[in-house]
Amino acid sequence: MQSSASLQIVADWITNCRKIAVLTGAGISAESGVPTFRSSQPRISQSDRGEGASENSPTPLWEKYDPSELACAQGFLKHPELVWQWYDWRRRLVEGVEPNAGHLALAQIEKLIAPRPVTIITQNVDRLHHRAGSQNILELHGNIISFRCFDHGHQASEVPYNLLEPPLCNPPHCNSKLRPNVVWFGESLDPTTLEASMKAARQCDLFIVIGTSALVQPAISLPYVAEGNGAKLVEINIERTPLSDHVDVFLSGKSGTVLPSIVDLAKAHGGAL
Ligand code: BV8
Repeated sequence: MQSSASLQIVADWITNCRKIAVLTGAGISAESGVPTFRSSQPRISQSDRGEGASENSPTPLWEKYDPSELACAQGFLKHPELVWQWYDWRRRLVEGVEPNAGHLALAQIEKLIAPRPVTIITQNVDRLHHRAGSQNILELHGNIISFRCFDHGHQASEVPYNLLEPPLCNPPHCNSKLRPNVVWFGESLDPTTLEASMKAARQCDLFIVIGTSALVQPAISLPYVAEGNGAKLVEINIERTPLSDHVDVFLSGKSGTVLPSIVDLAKAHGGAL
């Protein structure tokens, strides 16, 4: 568990800073029951497999693939049914879970230091920061609850669950297969979202990195942009990452435990909530 001294230092930085930017990864949603990318896909229960699956139905095919093989255009073109079913399973899973104490603590910090801004820059596609009440969120890699067509990007709504293959972009549009509104490996990020993230990193004086293995670009260049502009860097993770040697304070522990402790200390610091 983390020394209270380091927690106090970070709590003081939060209550005295001008602008905060936060980069989150799959680790912050792990305590809600959302599998991380690096942790092998857990054995999923019967209910997760949707109606059609029976007790002895085979292990879902996607468990045999490295997520980055499925989270890319080539994967979708090669295995449209498999990739569609993987995202359908993930969509049903994230809509069946709740934000955890880590997500809620970040929403509290936003209220605590208002009107000073807290910008949440997330790699997650699960919308749990939104559901936790955070207001200022940048979804670097999109989200899995909205869809567009593969060929022309026509936005689609009301997409049913449990479909075994990608539905088509409804006429009179173009009949192309629908895909989730996520950024796949090999695809460029939305330029507006990326520029807003870079701006938040350049302008903040405190940058907090939570629950990411710090391997995916360009997301992981953001803390270095902040560091280059004089911001203090804090990392929260259950294990060290390639970024850990660069941060001012490394807080070892689960974000669902460490973040609420920091909020309590910041509140005790007499910050009005
Ligand atoms: C691009 C959406 C232009 C889809 C995702 C430069 C060098 C090398 C490679 C590249 C490069 N530039 C580009 C690349 C290629 C690639 C890349 O970075 N590859 C990596 C793997 C080397 N980047 C791209 O393709 C990007 N596009 O750059 O376009 C271009 C294109 C080609 C070539 C040049 C330029 C697009 C990247 C976005 C891909 N889409 N997601 C979907 O979700 O299905 S990425 C996806 O994986 C996530 O969004 C996230 O970003 C990443 C997973 O990482 P994490 O979130 O960190 O999760 P992970 O499981 O790895 O780690 C969890 C961590 O939490 C661990 O550290 C664990 O210890 C910790 N933890 C666990 N529990 C807790 C905890 N911590 C605290 N509390 C807990 N309870």
